[in-house]
Amino acid sequence: MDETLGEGLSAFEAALGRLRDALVAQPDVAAFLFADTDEWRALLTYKLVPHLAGAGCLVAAVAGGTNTGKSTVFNLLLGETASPVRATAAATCRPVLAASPVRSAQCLEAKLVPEFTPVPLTAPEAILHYDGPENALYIYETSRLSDGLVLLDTPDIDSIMTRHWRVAEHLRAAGDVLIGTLTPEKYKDERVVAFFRAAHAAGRLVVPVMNKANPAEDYAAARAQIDDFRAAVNLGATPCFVIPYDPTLAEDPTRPIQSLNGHGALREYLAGIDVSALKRRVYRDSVTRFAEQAGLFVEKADRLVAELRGLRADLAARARRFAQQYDPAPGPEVGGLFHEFVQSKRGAVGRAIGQASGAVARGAAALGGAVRRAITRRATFERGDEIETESALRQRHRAAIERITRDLATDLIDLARRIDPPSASLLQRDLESMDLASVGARVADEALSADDISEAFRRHARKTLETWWENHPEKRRALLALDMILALTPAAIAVPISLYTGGIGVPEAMIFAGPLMEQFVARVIEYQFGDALFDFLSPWREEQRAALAAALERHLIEPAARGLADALAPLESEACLALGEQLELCRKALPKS
Ligand SMILES: Nc1nc2c(ncn2[C@@H]2O[C@H](COP(=O)(O)OP(=O)(O)OP(=O)(O)O)[C@@H](O)[C@H]2O)c(=O)[nH]1
Ligand SMILES: [Mg+2]
Repeated sequence: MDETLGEGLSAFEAALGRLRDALVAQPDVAAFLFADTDEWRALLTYKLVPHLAGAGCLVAAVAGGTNTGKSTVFNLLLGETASPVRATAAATCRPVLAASPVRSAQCLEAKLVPEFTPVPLTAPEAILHYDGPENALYIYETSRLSDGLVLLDTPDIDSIMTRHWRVAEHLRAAGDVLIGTLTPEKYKDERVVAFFRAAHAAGRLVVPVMNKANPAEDYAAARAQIDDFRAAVNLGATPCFVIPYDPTLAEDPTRPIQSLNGHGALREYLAGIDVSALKRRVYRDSVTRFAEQAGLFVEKADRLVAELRGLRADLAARARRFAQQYDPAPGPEVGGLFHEFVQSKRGAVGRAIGQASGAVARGAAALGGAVRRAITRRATFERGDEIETESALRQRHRAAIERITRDLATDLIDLARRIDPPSASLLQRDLESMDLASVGARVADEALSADDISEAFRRHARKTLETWWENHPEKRRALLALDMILALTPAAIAVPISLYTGGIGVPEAMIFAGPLMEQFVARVIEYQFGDALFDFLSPWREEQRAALAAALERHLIEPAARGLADALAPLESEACLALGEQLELCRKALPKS
C-alpha cells in the first residue's frame, strides 16, 4: 500500500500546526499569513488527512431512487436493522452513518464527512423526519463494523435532488463507494443515472445492486438491466450484486448480498477493496485543489521570510550609511605616531641626545596633541587657526554621534510608516518602546571608547610613513632635523631652522621654541608631510566609522529589529522549511489524470 500521499499530508498538517503554535506570540504575522486559509486547512484536517493518512477507512454510501430498498441493503450490509425500513416512498429523510466506535467518534468531530452536521442517532425514528439542521447526518455507533468501513444510508436521489440538491452533492462527495440500489422498475431513471455518472466521473467506485430481483434463468432479467445501467453510467464490466425478491427479507438482516459475476458477498467485496488506491483516485481533485492553495501559502511564507530578512539587512545597511556621516578628528594618539616614527629613524647620536632632552621627555603624546591639530586642520579645513581643546573635541564628537543616532532613528520611524504589514507593525512596536536619548548616549559611549589606535592602523601608519620617507628624501631630512632640534635645547634652533620651515623665520622660531614649541612642530610636520596626511588618516577614519556603525547596530538596529527576528524564527524553523517539500511529495503521489 502506497502511504506517501497520506504521510505527506499528515506531515504537512503537523508542520502547519507547529508553525501556527510558534506564531501565537506573533498575532500580526499569523493573521497576515493565515488570512484566507480556512477553507483548504479545513479540507486538509477534516477530509484529506482522516481519509488518506494512516489505515484507510472506506466510506460506502447506499444510494438510489425512491423506495428501491436502500435502507434494506444498508441493514443487510450492517447485519442489523439500524435504519428503519418503510413501505411508504421517501421514508428516509436524513442520511445515517454507521461506524465503529473509533470512526463514530471521528465523525462526531466532523472529520471524515465534514460536509454534514453530525448528530448522534439516539432514536432511529429521527431519520424519518426533516427535523434539525438541513445537512444533519445521524451517526449510528456499532461494533459490527471494523475501523476500515463506514456505511451510509441516504434519502432517495429523486427527492433530495429536488429538496436538497446540496445534500446529494455532499453524499456523492462523502462516499468512496456508491452502492447503486436498483429495482426491476427503477434502474435507469434519468436522475438516478445522472447522479451515478457524475460520481463515477469523480473517481468513485459505483457498485450496482439489483434488489427485488427475479432469480429465474440465473437472474437473466437482472443481468440485462444492470448492463443497461452500467452502459448509461459508463461503468464497464464492474462487479455487480443481486438480492432476490423475498417477502420475508426484512425479518433476517444477516443474509449476505451475493455477486452476479463471481465477487462473493458484497460485504466481503467491500472489505477487499484497495482502499489506498481508491482514495487516491477519489481525492485526486481535492488534493490537487488543496496543493494549489497550500502552495500559494508556502510561497507567501517564503516571500515574507525574504522580506523580513531583506528588511533586517536594510536596517544594518542604513546604520553603516549613517555612520559615514561621522567625520572624526584625530586625537593626540594619532599625532603621536608621527613623532614616534621620526624618533625611530634617528641616528645613534640623536637618540642619545634625545634621551637626555627635556623636550623629548615630555613624550610623544604631548607632542601628538599639537600634531593632531595640524592634521585636523588639513583634513577638515576647519576653523582656521583656532585650536580646539581635547575635551571640546570629545564633546563635539559626542554631539555628532548623538545627532547621527537621532537621524537614523527618525529614518527608521519613517521607514516603518512606509512598508507593508506585518513588517511595519513589527518595526513600529520596537521603535516606539525605545528611549532614543539613552540609546544615543550608549552609542556615543561605545563608539568613542574605540578611538584609540588599533594595531591595524598602527601598521598602516608605519607603512604610509615608510613609503613617504623613502620617496621624499628632502622632507625626510627636514623632519629629522626638526627632531634633532627638539632633542637639543631651544637655543640650538636658530641655525637650521630657516632651511626647513618654508618661510618661518628665525625670530619667530625662537618664539615658538618656548611654550609654543608643540605648535611649531605641528606646523613643520604639516608643511613637510603635505597631502600624504589625508591618506595617512583615512583608514583611521574608516575604523572610527566602523566602530560607530557597530555601536549603532548594537544599540539601535538590534533592538529595533528584535520583532523582525522574533517573527523570523518560527518562519525559518524546520517545520516551516519542510512545508514546500511535503507538498511536493503529495503532488507526486497523486495518480495521473
Ligand atoms: N419483499 C421485499 N420487499 C422489499 C425488498 N426490498 C425492499 N423491500 C420493501 O420495500 C420497501 C422500501 O424499502 P426500503 O428499504 O425502506 O427502501 P428505501 O429505498 O430505503 O426507501 P426510501 O428510504 O423511502 O427511499 C419496504 O417496504 C421494504 O420492506 C425485497 O427484496 N423484498
Ligand atoms: Mg430508506
